[in-house]
Amino acid sequence: MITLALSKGRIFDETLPLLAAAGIEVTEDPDKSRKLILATTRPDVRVVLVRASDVPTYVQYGGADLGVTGLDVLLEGGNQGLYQPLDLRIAACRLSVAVRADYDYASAVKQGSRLTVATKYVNLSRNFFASKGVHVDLIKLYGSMELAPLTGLADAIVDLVSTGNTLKANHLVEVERIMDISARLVVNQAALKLKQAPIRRILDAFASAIPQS
Ligand code: PRT
Ligand code: MG
Repeated sequence: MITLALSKGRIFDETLPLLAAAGIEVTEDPDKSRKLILATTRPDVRVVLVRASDVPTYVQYGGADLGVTGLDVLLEGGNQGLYQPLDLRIAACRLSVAVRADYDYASAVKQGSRLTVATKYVNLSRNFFASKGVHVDLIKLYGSMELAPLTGLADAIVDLVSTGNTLKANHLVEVERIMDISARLVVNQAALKLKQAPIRRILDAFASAIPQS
């Protein structure tokens, strides 16, 4: 049995075409059932649904053989020991700094002010601002980062941006792009050895179906 860990939402949705290329179809709709283990048209392949931030943990400890997870999750969580054979180029976005439209970020940075930054990505933010020599106080949030500059909780946020619509709707502007993000395939090292042939077949099919841009 091959177990693939996915999170509901964009990772699940955007992995489906890659699975199709491998001849694998998920036979249950995660939005219509409460099941956490989904069967596929291949009797030897199943999908488990976990929180996005738990995908690397499942794969690292063998709860799943393979997983699809954002580079943001991998870098923030320090799971770089995992075998990451493929950039799937799905769920693409960028990690950026954003502020209120009326906040002069450039001057604050130039004057060496101490910025308060709210984010879910405290490790990535700490490294980024340290590399720029900008002093920051970091506030860890678990969601709705956009609210922080609007309520006076923080001067800036570090968050993922794709269309930019969420920032725009909250009168925030992107002032710095930290890095490009996309989803990666991660593989359990032991599974790669023990189930080499079936895992290789999936890797090759995924590789041939990665969207080009
Ligand atoms: O939502 P939940 O708390 O359950 O978990 P999660 O946020 O970890 O999962 P999910 O499914 O939202 O995101 C999974 C992965 O998708 C992330 O780890 C990223 O690698 C990737 N991804 C790609 C994104 C986005 N694009 C994205 N736009 N993840 C989140 N967003 C959010 C962003 O945080 C912001 O709130 O969408 C909003 C901005 O979108 P735009 O289009 O308005 O710019
Ligand atoms: Mg989300």
